[in-house]
Amino acid sequence: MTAPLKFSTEVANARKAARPIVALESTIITHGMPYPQNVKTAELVEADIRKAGAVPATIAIMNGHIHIGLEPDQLQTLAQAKNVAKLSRADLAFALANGQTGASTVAATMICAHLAGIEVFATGGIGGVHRGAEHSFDISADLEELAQTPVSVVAAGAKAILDLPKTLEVLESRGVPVIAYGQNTFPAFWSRDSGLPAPLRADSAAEIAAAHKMRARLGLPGGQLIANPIPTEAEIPAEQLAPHIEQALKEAEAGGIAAKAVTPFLLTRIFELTDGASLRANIALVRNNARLAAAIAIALKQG
Ligand code: PSU
Ligand code: MN
Repeated sequence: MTAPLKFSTEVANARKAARPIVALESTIITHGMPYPQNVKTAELVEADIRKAGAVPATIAIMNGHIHIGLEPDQLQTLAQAKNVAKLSRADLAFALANGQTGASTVAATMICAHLAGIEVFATGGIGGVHRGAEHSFDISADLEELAQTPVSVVAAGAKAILDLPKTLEVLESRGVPVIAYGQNTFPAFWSRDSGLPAPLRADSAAEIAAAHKMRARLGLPGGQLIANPIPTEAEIPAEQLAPHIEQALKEAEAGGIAAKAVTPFLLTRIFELTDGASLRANIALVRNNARLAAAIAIALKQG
């Protein structure tokens, strides 16, 4: 019995030709951005990866199968679907066993990518330790997944809706390398600099690929978090966002938003409160991450 994987035509061909492949998640499409910007962004990100010389594999769960790469019509359907399940490690097997459809979070996408032999994955931001986690215990399963599953994940750091110092502490405790790309500090999603020192720094895709391979040689489980700062021209100053983040957090608390609903609620409210400025930045940083992930996937094939 093997995992119920289905490959798109493009990804099946890439596998046959041993070409570099970059995984992409689908929760960012269904829960991270509104329609139609979500599908436009997904298409742009896929095109960026192709242009950089690699093959994109957007991952989603549909009718009880793990789809590795979506055909254009499947991507359209998913992007327009309402009330799509958000699937993480805890619900992936249940959903598959019962023929369900859902979007994969960073954690679930890492599991599926690894099953498909894909070592590099690009996204926007990872889940992390929520503010007030000392009371709520709300810590994203993404962090534990990075500790367990050998996929290098390129993200623009984590959002300021989270507690970034605690997020970095958990990553360190769980043995996850956090590698800032081209700078010494950990990026904060919409802003290039969180003010927190990054544990590690790389200035080339080759260094990141070499570290990924060395972890395998050492028999270390788990992946790497590559923290790639948003391009300067797309950055939103942290001071400009802070009041909107505070308001969204207050509303979440007042509304009793909990568990899986927290992150999508905050993302949607910040999009609304910034009149879409947060979305423009989000699109720029995901595309930037896709290009770096493609370079890492190519470097992994070369080394
Ligand atoms: N952070 C973002 N954008 C996102 C997400 C997080 O900036 O789209 C999504 C990702 O799919 C991530 C998930 O894996 O939310 C984390 O959810 P939770 O905090 O419930 O673990
Ligand atoms: Mn959570």
